[in-house]
Amino acid sequence: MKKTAALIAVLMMTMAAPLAVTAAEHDHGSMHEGHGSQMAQMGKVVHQQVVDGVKVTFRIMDMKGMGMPAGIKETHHLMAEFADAGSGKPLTEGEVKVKMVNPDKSEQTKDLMGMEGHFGADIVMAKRGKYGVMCKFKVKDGKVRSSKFWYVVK
Ligand SMILES: [Cu+2]
Repeated sequence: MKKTAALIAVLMMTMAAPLAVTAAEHDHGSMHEGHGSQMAQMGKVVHQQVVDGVKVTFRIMDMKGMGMPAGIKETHHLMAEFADAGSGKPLTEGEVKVKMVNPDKSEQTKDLMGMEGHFGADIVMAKRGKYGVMCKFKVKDGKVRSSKFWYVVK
């Protein structure tokens, strides 16, 4: 019986190994781990638009209740996904910057990092009110495009 248990343990370790590698690869310095496509699905779509042949989709995810460590001031995860508007093919390379105007008119700027199929950053939306999000992005063709939207925290 002991032998069987040991074998199962080895099997489980073998199975767990690729998952561990995946998690490490996608650890982009953000506090939430295992961040991937299913997490992207959790964020709600807050803005979608076609800018000069590129379709951009923004999602915002409230990280409340996700077990964020104390002392982390970021409250939300902002995600941007790009695709060729004609072919629908995802555009996963590029540079993405966001400037946000907070309800009290102060600003925060963020570089969105490339993560599994989207670009993302943790942002602070601690106060209620209207946030203006302005995004400048440069995808494969090297052209700088921009998109903006409002997001209201109730
Ligand atoms: Cu992300």
